Amino acid sequence: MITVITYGTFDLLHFGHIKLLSRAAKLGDRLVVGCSTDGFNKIKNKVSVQSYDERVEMLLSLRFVDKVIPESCWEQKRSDIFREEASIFVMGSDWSDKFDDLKDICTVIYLPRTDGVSTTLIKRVMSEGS
Ligand code: C2G
Repeated sequence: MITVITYGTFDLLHFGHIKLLSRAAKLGDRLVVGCSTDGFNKIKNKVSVQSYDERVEMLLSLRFVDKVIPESCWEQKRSDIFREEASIFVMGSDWSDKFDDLKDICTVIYLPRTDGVSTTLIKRVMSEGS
């Protein structure tokens, strides 16, 4: 049983997120997603349109997401990886090299980010349309 783990805010779940999550899921048998809590978003200086609960519900609706855990701090990844027995850690390429410190306990893979879509762009289009 190969468990893959990844993390993010996943606000206004979009095609870029889906592409990341589906590619991550294909790398193993089980995908665990760490979803940033509203409190951790503040630490990341990110403001979500959707609440943590809404973002978790969206993630759990995806057939290739097996489990969602709260991400409340930068430092929890190592213990999450041990607890979930994850052997592969995946992030989009905008995070390249940032989590190489985890290479001693799992395979770290950065997947190409999907161009042309972002939560920021969606928010801008929504505000122009409203
Ligand atoms: N992503 C992507 N393509 C996009 C947008 C996002 O591949 N067009 C990927 C990001 O690289 C990331 C994941 O989707 O791997 C989630 O993106 P965000 O919700 O923006 O997450 P972020 O704020 O980068 O939080 O501890 C890690 C952080 O929680 C990551």
